Amino acid sequence: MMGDFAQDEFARRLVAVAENTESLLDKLLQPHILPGEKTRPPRLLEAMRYASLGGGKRLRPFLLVETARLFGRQDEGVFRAACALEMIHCYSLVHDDLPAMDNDDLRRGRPTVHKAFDEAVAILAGDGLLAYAFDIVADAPTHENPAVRAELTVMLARSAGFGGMVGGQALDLEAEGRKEPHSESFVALMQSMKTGALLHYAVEAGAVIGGADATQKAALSRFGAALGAAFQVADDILDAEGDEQALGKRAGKDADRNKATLVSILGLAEARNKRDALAQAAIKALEDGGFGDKSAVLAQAALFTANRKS
Ligand code: GRG
Repeated sequence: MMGDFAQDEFARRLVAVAENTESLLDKLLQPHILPGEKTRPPRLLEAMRYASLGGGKRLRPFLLVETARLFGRQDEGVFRAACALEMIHCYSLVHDDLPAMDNDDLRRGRPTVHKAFDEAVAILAGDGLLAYAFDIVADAPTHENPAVRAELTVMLARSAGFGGMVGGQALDLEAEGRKEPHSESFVALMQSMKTGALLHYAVEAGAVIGGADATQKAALSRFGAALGAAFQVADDILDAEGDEQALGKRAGKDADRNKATLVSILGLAEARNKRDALAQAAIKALEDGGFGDKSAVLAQAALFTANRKS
């Protein structure tokens, strides 16, 4: 019974955060300019809106907002930080889909940005979202304390940058060309950067906004790291399972391309065990943080992340 209630509450909160994120993203991505800007070119703005509105699970905003809510913070500033993070995520998807990277035609059920517009506009739309994200997180309405805004900004730069997401993407691309098998520790490191870093940031940013103490921060950091790892193992499993159905064979397209994934190293069954253990480790970290029932929605988020179908 309790489990059902927590699940329903999670589903309700996920929709609510997604709706608020969507409406604030819409408000932020308008033609009117900010002091210091000259004009927002309409086609570029249109591509940035296309890249970020009308799709996605909004899992990163959800984690940020729900972590801040543990500490009673639910103001628009929290959603600004969430939107900034989602903009970075959307930019990474736009650039990842480009012909020079994954060369994908479809994203979130629609043509990718370089297909709907063109490659140059897709590159610039990603760049525009990246820069705007830092504007939003560092600007006054995000938090009343400038030291908190500075901390959020530095953390975001390090999560998104060459020691985080961008670096993880670089390691992943380098690994694709290699013939020798990848080690589990390499894959774990690469994944913790490529996809883990932004999910981890979501939770850590919520803790900073909420004014968590050192024990709470440490527990939430462990929660975010475990959830981020579970997310990527789940992604590898979805790819392999999808391919199994499509190709009728055990290995997925990741394995065929010698992609560095945990499924290729551990096999599907062991990868599933790993994913479930990571979700449980995330839940245990929340328990250690001593948040009680207040963290039930975040615990559900860990289960959702591990068991998601898309
Ligand atoms: C190109 C700078 C640069 C970075 C790319 C995150 C990333 C690094 C690439 C995305 C490619 C990809 C599909 C990775 C697998 C994990 C992932 C980030 C999936 C998409 O995230 P979801 O499931 O997507 O949260 P939605 O659409 O729900 O937001």
